[in-house]
Amino acid sequence: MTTPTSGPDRPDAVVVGAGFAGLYALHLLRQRGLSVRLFEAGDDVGGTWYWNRYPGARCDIESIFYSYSFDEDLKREWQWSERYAAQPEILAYLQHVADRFDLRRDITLSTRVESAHFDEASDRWTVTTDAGETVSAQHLVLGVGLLSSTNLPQIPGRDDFAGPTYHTGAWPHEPVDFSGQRVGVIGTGSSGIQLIPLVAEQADQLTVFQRTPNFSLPARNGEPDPRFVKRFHEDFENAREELRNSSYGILLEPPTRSALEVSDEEREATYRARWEEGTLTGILQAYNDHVRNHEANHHAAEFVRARIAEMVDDPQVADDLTPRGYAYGTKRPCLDTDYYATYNRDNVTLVNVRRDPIERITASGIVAGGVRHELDALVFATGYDAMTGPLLGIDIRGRGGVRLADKWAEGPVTYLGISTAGFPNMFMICGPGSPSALSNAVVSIEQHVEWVADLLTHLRESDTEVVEAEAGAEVEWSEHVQAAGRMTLYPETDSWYMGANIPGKPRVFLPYIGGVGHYRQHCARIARDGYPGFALRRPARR
Ligand code: N01
Repeated sequence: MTTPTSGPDRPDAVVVGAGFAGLYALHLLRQRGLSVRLFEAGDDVGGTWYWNRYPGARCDIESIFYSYSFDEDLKREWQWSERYAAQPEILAYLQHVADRFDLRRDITLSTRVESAHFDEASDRWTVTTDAGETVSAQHLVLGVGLLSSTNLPQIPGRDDFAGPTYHTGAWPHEPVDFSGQRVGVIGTGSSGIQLIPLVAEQADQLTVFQRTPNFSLPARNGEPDPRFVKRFHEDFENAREELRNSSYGILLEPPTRSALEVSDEEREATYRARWEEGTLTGILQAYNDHVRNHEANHHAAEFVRARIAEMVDDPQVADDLTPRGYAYGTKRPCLDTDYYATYNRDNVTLVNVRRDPIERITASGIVAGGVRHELDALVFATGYDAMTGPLLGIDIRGRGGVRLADKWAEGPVTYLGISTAGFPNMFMICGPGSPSALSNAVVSIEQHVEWVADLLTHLRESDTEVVEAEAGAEVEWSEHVQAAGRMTLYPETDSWYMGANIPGKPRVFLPYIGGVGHYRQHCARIARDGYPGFALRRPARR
C-alpha cells in the first residue's frame, strides 16, 4: 500500500488559528498551490476579535491601516465606519474576508490543536486536535496570536467569588448586563482602559483595582481620516509600500529631531498638537529619542501627567492615576474615550493596590488594604502570557522529541522571529524576535506570511522541501534582538514586552525594535541571497 501524498489528513500545511495571520496564510498558501488545513479553537474565524467582546473593545491603530493590504479590491470595497473600528465591525470584516476568499472550506472550527510533533522518519509534522483528529503535514504555520493566552493572576481566594467572573480576552457571546450591579475591575492596561468607561455608565457601582497607572491619550474617534482613505483609494500601491516600509506599520512622518534640541515652548506646542490628533503614538513619535533617552522621555511623560491632573477632579485620585517610575511608552501605551473623566463619576471608586494591596478575593468581593469591597461581578482585565504563551500552550516537539517549552526554558530563541532550530518546517507568524508587538500587527502579519509563502515556493522549486534555522544564525539574531532592545528604555520596565507580568517567566525583550521597514528589508535580503542562516535539504522520505 502506498501512502497518499495529499488528502484531508495529509495536507501540505497545517495552519493554526483563524485570526488575521491564519486567514491570510491559508489564502496565500492555497494560491501558491499547497493543500492547507486550518484549525481554529473558536466557533468562528476572527482570532483576537472573536474572543475580545468586552464593552469598548476596538482597535487603537486606524482601521484603514489595521486591515489587509494584500488585495486592492478588498481595500476599496470595505468601508470602515469609524477611525478606530469597534470589535463587532472588525469581526465582521474578518468574516467577510473568510467568505470572500472562500476560506471556510479548509477551516475546521471549534477545534484546538493540542500537539504538533515532528517525525524525523518522514520529515512531517503530526498534528493532533482536541476533537481526536490526527493530521500529517509537511509544514506547520502558527498563527496563534501574540495576546491570546489569558492571564488569570493567582490571587488568594480567586475561585471563591460567588458572582460571575469575566476575563476581557474570553468574554461571553451573550450580552452581559451590569445594570444595578456592583462591579469590580482588576487591571488598567489597554483592555481595562477601554472597558472601564462603559461599565461605569451601566453599573450601579464600579470599583477599579489599579496596580500600575498607564499613559493614555484621548482617541478622538470619529469618521475615518479622509486623507488616508483618499490615499489608499487614489494611490494604493504607493500608500501600501509606504506603510510596509514605515517604522511601525502606520503612515507617519518619522521624527528627525531630539526632544532635547528644541525650546520648552516649541516642545509644549508640539505635544499639544499631537494630543489633539488622537493617535496612539502621536506624542511618543514627536521626537526621535523618547524611548531612548530618560530626559527626553521625561518631557513627554510630564506633558501627559499634567493633562491627567487637569481631567480628574479629585487631586488624590488624579495622583493615583498618574503613571510614575517607568518611562512613557515602555509599557504599551493606551488610547481611550473618556477614561480619566470616568473617575469624576460618583459611582466609580479607584483602589490603588500598590498602596492598599489586594489581600484576597472572597465569595462577596475583594479585600484590599484591610477594606472589604462588596461586589456582584468581577472582571479580570489582567492581560496575557504574551507572545510565547500561545506557542507554548501547544505541545510542540521538534527533532529528537525536544519540547519547544524546554528549548525556550530561558526565553525564546528564534531566527527572525519566524523559525527556531530543531523545528524544521515550522513557521511562527509574528513570533518572538520579530517587530510584531511593536508594530501594526496586520502589516507585520502580511510581511511574515508573504515571506514564508515565498520560502515554501522556493523549497518546491529547488526540490529541497525541508528548511530549518541554523543554531548559529538564531543565536546571532536573538542577541541582536536583545542588543537592539538595550539601546532603548524598554528593558528597564516591568511589562509584558519583557515577560514581567507572568511570575517565573524569563525576562527577555520579546519583540524586535528594529522597525517594520528595516526588518522587512533584512528578511528580503535573506531571501534574495538564498536563505543564509537556514539549512535547506531534501526530505527523508517522500
Ligand atoms: O493587558 P495588560 P491588556 N493584581 O497586560 C494588571 C493589546 N490590546 O489586556 O501593569 C492587580 O496591558 C496589570 O497591572 P501591572 C495591547 O497590545 C490592544 O489590558 O502588571 N493588577 C495591568 O494593569 C495591550 O498592551 C487593544 O502592574 C494586576 C493589567 O492587569 C495588550 O493587548 C485593546 C494583576 C493588565 O494589562 C494587553 O492589554 C486591548 C494583579 N495580580 C488589548 N495582574 C487595542 O487595540 C495583572 N494586573 C486597543
